[in-house]
Amino acid sequence: MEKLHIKERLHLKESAPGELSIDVANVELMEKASNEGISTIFDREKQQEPHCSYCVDGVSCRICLMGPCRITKKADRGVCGATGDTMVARGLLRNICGGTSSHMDHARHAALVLKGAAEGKVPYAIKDEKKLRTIAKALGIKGKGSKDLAIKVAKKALDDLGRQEPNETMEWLKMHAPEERIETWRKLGVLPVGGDRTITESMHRTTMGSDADPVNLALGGIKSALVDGYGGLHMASDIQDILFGTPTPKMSKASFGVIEEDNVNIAVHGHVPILSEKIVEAAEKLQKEARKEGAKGINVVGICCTGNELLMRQGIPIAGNELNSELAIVSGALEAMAVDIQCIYPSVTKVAEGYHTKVITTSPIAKIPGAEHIEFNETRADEVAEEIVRKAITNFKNRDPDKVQIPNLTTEAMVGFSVESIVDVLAKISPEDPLKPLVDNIANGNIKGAVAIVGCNNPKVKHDFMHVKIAEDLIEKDILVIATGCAAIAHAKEGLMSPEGYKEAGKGLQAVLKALGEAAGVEALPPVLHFGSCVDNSRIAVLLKALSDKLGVPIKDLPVAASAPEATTEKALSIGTWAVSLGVTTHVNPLPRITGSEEVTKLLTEDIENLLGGKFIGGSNPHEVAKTLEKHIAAKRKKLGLAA
Ligand code: BF8
Repeated sequence: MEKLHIKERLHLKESAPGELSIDVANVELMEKASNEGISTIFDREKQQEPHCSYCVDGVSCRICLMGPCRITKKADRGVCGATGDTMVARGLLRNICGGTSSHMDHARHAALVLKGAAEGKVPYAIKDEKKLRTIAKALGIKGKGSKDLAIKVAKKALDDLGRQEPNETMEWLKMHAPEERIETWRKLGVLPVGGDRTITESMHRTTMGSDADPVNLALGGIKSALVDGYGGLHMASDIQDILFGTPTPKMSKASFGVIEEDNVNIAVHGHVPILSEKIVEAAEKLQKEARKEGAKGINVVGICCTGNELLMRQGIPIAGNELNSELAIVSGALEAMAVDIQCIYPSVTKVAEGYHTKVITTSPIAKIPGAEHIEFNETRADEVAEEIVRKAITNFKNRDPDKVQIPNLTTEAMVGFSVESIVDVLAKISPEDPLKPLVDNIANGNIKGAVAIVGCNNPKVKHDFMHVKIAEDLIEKDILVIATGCAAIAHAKEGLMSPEGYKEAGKGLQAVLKALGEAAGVEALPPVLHFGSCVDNSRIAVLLKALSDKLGVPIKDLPVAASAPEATTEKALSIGTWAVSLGVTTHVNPLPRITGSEEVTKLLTEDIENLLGGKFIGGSNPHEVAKTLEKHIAAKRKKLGLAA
């Protein structure tokens, strides 16, 4: 397969015909879809325009049956008497609950599998004993041997999610949050006792005739977002590392070119590696069966966050992010798309009607009309995975060669940057004090600061454009970029995660990436570090806490920021609120549905900074957003007495 140098990709990108995507492979398949009469998300978004302005501004309400209501010139309150401010705050809190419940359910699944594995009831192993011991110790758990420890860690996690009383707050929060933050949240009265209780309470308070105070509702949003951060993101990452291993740096590939014409191709899409890890194992085991069907073998490729999980731990190549997902089917070369939960457009089965691809759903809470459903049950994990892989193998003969068009593009990406693996690299430079080289380079200005670019694709925004342009501008200014989720996949596709990508950085950052690369045995580290899936935003918080502890400076004063520049899901809002709660100023585009309330908009974009040290910012021009983030970092540096 032809490999294109990053500069050629950038050149192609500038001259790409696509108005809707900067990903040239995506544009190629959009054109194919259009020629073959296949409608995709890019078409459907246009069909929905113009969007209802009341809904966009958040001043509409469909919670009770007296409505739906909206705030207009002639009606400044809904039928129940709710103001626009109440509607906006209530709607946002419900969004945060939606996002938090997704991550919490994900973490619960992982905890149950860990418990089952340790009890010998499910076919999973504890791959990372060191991580198990680290987490057990941090939770104050003692035990006899790894199985006993694992059961106790899993039970502690499940207790955190289900607790009603009497703890002041969640054990996972106490394990990972800085003391300074816990004190701040305690004063605000937002420490969550338990996960399920908090989300039930939040849904309750947003029902008709309950909480009508916008500020109180916003505090409910912070409390729920803390559950997301600790009972969702951290818990899921910790337990998945124990089960599947903590990621280490490795080379892999990104973009549609990872789909291989000679092979049975299986795309795994969704979020939880509990199924997709087993599909990788089953594919390895059943290679021979694929050869009997005339294929060269079996090729598993990832999409979205379960793809990120496999990429980080196994180096399984990634075909694309959210806005690539339907078009992977349009390549005509996918025998199966196996999905679990979250971010799977229900239209994938409609798109698959035009091709031979089998869409296979596996979760009892995420079925899609038109899909084949093979229910995943961890006690039968190996059988289910093998059944899915065999379905793909037998479907190979149904592929129509005339419909196959795989864009001839792949990009090299260095992935797998857990905090543990970064510390290992740093320890090669400074064994006694691994964080010292990082801190020294921040202090001397080689690294001005760091920005986490995270989150989704949204068809309201040119696909990958904001992710890539903001990152390019920041690295040029010596600001390190860390990425997760669909943002990370965008950066991987565009070459910003290739070791040679360091040449796009400013001189100071280049020098650091080269020094670290040499320590890691490569030319340089990439200027955008792949930190994993969306639950792996927890890894960013681990790094921030480590830096904060090392410098003796609260997170809110560090020269850092975050951006979700193509945000889509409720999860993006719960994660963003958690980031702001940590004191990290966070850019979000498009803005959540708050603009109909001056009070809530002012609270979230200005006043909240006095309470938490971070706030939300908007902006849809990537260069302006990058400048704003750069200024923010310069101001933080100045406050710390560091040169701008
Ligand atoms: O959890 S970045 S579109 S795939 S929500 Fe979904 Fe957004 Fe992608 Fe992953 Ni995250």
